Amino acid sequence: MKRIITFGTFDIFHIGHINILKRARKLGDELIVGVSSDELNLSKKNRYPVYCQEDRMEIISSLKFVTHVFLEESLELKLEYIKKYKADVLVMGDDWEGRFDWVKHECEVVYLTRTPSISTTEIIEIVRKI
Ligand code: C2G
Repeated sequence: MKRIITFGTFDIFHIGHINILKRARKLGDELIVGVSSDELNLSKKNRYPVYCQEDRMEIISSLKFVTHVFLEESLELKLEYIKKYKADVLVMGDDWEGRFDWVKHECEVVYLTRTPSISTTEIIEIVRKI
């Protein structure tokens, strides 16, 4: 049994999110997803997500290739979450390349290529202009 763990805000859910979650799941048998809390987002990006954490968790839980969802409350707790969920592989998009190499003594770390030309920030910009 190989367990994969990944993290993200997944605000204004889009195809880039689907692509990374699907590819992550293919690397193992279980996919555990840490959804960043509203407060974590405020501290990281200086704004609250458009969708609240309960809704973002509900969306991710509804995906057939996701096994378990939990709330990620701090970036520094990565190692604790990896241990708690007994993850064998940490998957992140390559916008985080190298940033989580410090957990390599606990599990394998894989950075997957981001889907080009789509992001939550871009969607917000497009909608603003309409
Ligand atoms: N992603 C992607 N392609 C895109 C957009 C996003 O592959 N076009 C990936 C990101 O690389 C990330 C995941 O989708 O792995 C979630 O993206 P975000 O919601 O932007 O996540 P982020 O705010 O970077 O939070 O602990 C880490 C953070 O919680 C990650």
